[in-house]
Amino acid sequence: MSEFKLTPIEDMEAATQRLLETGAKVGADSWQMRVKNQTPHCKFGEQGICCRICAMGPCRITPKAPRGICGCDAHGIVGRNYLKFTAGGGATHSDHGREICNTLYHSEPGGAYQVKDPEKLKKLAKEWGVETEGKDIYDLAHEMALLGLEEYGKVFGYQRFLDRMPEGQKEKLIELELAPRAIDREVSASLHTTHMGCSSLPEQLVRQSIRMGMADGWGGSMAGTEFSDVMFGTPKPVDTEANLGVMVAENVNIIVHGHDPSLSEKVCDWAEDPEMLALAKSVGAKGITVSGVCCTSNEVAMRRGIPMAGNFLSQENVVLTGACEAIVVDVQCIFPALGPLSKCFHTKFITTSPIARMPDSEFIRFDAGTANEKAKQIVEMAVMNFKNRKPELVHIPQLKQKATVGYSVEAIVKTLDGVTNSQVDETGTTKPLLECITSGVIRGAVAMVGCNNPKVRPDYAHIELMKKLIANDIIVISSGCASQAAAKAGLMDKRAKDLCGAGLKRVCELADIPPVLHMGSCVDISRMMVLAATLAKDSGLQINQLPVVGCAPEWMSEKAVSIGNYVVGTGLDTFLGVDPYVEGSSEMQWWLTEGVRQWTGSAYTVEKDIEKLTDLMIERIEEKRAALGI
Ligand code: MSK
Repeated sequence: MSEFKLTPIEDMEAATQRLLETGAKVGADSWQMRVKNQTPHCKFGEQGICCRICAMGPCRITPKAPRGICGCDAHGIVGRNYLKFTAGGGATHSDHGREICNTLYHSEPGGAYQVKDPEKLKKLAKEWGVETEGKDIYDLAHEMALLGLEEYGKVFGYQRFLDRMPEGQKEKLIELELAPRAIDREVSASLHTTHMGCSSLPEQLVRQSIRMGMADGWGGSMAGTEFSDVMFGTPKPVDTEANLGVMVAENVNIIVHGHDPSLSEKVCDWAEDPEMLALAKSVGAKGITVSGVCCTSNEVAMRRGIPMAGNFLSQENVVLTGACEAIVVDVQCIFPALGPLSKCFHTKFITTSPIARMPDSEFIRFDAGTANEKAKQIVEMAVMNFKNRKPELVHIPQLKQKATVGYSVEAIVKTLDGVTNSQVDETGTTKPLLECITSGVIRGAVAMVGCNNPKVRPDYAHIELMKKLIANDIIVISSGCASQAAAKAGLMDKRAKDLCGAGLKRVCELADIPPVLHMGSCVDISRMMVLAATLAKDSGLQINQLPVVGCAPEWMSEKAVSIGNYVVGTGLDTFLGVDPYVEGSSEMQWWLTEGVRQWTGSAYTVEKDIEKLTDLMIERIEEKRAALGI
């Protein structure tokens, strides 16, 4: 086996620099240039104290003008902005989940979408009290899809998945008015709460923010994850590669970007089709390489081993290689900049969803009914574009690392079963993992999630935090763009075990796992909630007693705030490296970092110094251990 070495962040930055030189030659804009143009940022916006929710303003809070025209103070304004931000994120994730339910509803034998994991479907049906005996699997799929869709507008009651929580937690959440009702209701209630003349009390704005987040994490996102597994398969460990070096100069390169696996799965299917491969050869290419960016990358990597070209702030880099025939996107986290950028090269920028339409793109509307023909059209278009490549602009940085990805809860339970001699019942338990934690072999776990943000040196925080955590025997589970950061650096290579403390290294060796476990995309943070709930149930503890915390050091999107709220709402302390625009209100800061703890036993910590952030997480994990006497 070749010698293992992490890819230093400096090498990644040098590669980006080289790509930007190509960009400069063709007059391309870049996010690095736009950051300069936008700096310094508006202080009112940064602190969350600008209000434009009615037409009397906009109002800005200053020492001279401590209240808006309606009389709302900084705390109310910051709180309303925070809740609106959360509602944007919760709505987005949940709409993704709704689309997945809708696609499942249209699944059929031999059709574009099929049930690939019938066992998971039956397990979910059992969980929701749906009869499975003697039922055709597609009838069951449609029935479950419909029930999933009904969670969005249910008239009474709470999200079904809350029943996965340890005993008593759902009831406590109901009592505290933190339990999510219908998903759409929580979005509406949030926007109602923030309307002019409604809530301006930080306590209530934080309460509804948590409830909104919970509707995402234990509602829309969880449905998105579970029903994606039913249709596309529950992830299990699979080998892949990461970083721009996965693109192949001799091949047609198609980049899939966005979130919904319904599009990327079909593009991958067609890229493997003999007819398309023959077409690629006929235009002078050796083959077709599909690689991913952002969460779509996670989706297809964990189910099919499709390589990961990069994460959020790498999306322009894939075009700057000059070797990208098409960047195909669906929804969320797509830079509108890709339109003008692709015009500087031969790249086709293909948008596919009415939710995310952008200038300078070619729109090919994609839906369940026409998925196969549209995916074929997209792949064909990319292949035919190969001959338009400008060879003098082609430069693919030769950086890549091996990674093993696809650690769903089911895969973790199965894999870690080999670590100890515990007896595992037929449905599987997390007892082996718990034994590693209680014995101190592993000190705890950090769920590392989230995006890149130019406010933080891209990928640096993710990578440095992960390195320090694993060296301290803390296992990292990761999803979203944090995952590609880890994979690009090499932290998802099993050989990264040598960077761990003695305890975690032994677990990695025995279970044959990398120290950073890839759990999927941003909707898959719901998997982490299920894992935490299962750990709590298997140990007889509450979730907030576990030595487990969440962390998003480089987050940027509304979805990330919604996620943070459901991670805290679930009972896990959450550590952020970027402030969620609440610096302008001491009361909002208090509610988020302390007040909420009285409800859920967990709270936020915001710390921009990455070294300190790691130390605070380790400290919190050790505090939890001490409280348990382990
Ligand atoms: S894609 S939300 S940049 S993780 Fe899910 Fe990445 Fe953050 Fe988008």
